Amino acid sequence: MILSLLWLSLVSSVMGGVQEVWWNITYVENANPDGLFDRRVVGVNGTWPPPPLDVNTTDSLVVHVHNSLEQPTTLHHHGMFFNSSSWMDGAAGVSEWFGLFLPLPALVTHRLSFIVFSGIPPNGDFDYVVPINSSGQWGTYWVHAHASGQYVDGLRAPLVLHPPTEVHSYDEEFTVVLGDWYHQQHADLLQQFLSIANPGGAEPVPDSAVVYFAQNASYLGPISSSSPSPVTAAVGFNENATLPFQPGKTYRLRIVNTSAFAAFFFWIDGHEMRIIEVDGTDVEEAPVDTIGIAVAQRYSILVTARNDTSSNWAIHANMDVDMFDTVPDALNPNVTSSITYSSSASTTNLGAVDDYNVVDDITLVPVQAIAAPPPTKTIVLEVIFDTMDDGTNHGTFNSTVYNSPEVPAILSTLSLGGNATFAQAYGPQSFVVDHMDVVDIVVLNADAGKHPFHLHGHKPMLVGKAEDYTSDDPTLNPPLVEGQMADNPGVWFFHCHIEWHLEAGLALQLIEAPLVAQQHDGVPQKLKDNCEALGRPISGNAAGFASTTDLQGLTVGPFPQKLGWHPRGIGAMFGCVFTAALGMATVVWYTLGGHITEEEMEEEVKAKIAAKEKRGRLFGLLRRQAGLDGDQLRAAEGYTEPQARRFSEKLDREQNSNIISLCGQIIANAYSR
Ligand SMILES: [Cu+2]
Repeated sequence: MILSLLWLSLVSSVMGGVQEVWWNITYVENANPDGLFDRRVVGVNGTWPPPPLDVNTTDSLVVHVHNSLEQPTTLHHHGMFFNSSSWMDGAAGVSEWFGLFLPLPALVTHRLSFIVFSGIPPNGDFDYVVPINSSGQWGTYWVHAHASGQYVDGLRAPLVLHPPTEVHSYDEEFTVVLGDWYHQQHADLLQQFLSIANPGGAEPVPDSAVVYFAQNASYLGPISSSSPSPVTAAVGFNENATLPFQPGKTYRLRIVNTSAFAAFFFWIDGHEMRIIEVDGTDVEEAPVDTIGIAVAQRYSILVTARNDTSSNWAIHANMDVDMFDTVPDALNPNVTSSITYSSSASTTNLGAVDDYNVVDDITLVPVQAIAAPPPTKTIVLEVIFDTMDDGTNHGTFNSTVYNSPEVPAILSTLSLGGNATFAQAYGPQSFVVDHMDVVDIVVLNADAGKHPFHLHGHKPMLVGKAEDYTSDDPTLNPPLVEGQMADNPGVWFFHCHIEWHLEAGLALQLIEAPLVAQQHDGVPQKLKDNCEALGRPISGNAAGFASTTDLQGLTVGPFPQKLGWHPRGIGAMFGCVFTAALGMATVVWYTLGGHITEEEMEEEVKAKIAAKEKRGRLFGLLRRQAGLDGDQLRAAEGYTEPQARRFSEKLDREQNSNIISLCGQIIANAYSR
């Protein structure tokens, strides 16, 4: 069976308007795209990176998936509508199930309930039908795992949809894949991230970045003079990758940011760029110095080749280090590859730029302009990150953490009958909208970080953007609306695409036109079988009951800390006072001559240093935060006063919670001795 699958996987056939590919999802050992570290990745058919997909819009795409991993998996074709078939969308927990617990290290107190496993069980199969020929979409997309952070471990590939005629003309095209790159496994990083040792919620910082190129459903190989690592030697990465250019030609570069966390700044020395597509929407040509591209975004640019072939030119992809808590000495956040005119010419690298002059995406003009319809419903979401009552840091909309339901929400929709219109039946962070509602999703970012939000199943209109939503100044805070037609019955995820933030709970599910969705029930039996194979209920409310209110057993929380005196707080205070009294008693004991010998003291100091190094992350965090205040940040980052104030307040809160947590840890340590 495995053999025949492997054989089948070598071919992708095109027949009768259906492009089929066979993806056996496998671990690949010793992949080393950055040339710095061998690691296990998640690949396809025994290779990494997973194959790039190119599909004509006259075809539909069927991806036959076999899961050879030890954990459930899903595929999400990012940006595709899946009109009235949201079960094909691959968002675990929304259209498929996820919800196991990971083994926890001692410092983690929260059950990692959101993170987890979904969809296709180990050794299971599922056919993803992507109805490209009926979705009316074209342009640049990508496919990635939407379960257990598997895309961070490598399960990600570009997907290009070619219409019969393009709006803009060019001679040739390439796809440019950007990604941040971690050397540790995603599961290990996640345990460190959602831990009481990380109450400030510092995200894992990537170890490096990768850039590589594709054309006609194949990746470009490395330049001939390179000596790439054997497992990933078929593909050129970073300085081993190059785009062959010819004078007189104009190229379309489709840039996809497949990162877990980092936004990129992208530019090419010696060449001008014009934006022509953003996230599947053709736009009027707009010249730009630097492409600023957040996680999951896509841009197409036109680049006209030089007439002079005496030099090759550097391509720059710099990660946005402002997003990182620290920039480790070992990290090179700025990677380069090149454009080659002549293999004998040297490469001109103009180096760093003073300022990233990016285009404001709201100024880009779609080729097919659609008037924004008046809204019929408004959902206001405030983005808040905070240390929760279990000591871990989580991302929330309006202070509520998203957890995946026991029953995939689309199966609740299809099985609850008339009760399917009650939002509470789907668990917290579920919003029901009516068919053809025009929904304003107003996102207020109360967090100091940047957040690239993604709505499944739709192409939102970006209809407003404010520098500072707390300001009375209309230039900083113009009227804000984001209109979205509810024309796609089903269940759709809305979440931050920074994988760490999604896993910290910054998500919600939109239950769209549930009664209309019931008329289009086409859930494949295989999806239900897969859920059942994972031991999950396939009908009823979020907890599996035929009720709108009984949600017993559903995972919720953690919750914001409640200020005031609670039994645990009183216990902690008693512990602190007891520890302090013990410390003072020790001082008295010393003065009375109860001291230890010099050798004993040396041993004790050594042990303390070792223990402190072990907790280095926590101490580092405290030091970092103690060293920054709002004014310094404001000066350094050019923030407005209210932004700086919020940032400063956030740091204060985090510092307080760090100290509380440190105190708690000292008490816990004291108890455990
Ligand atoms: Cu985010």
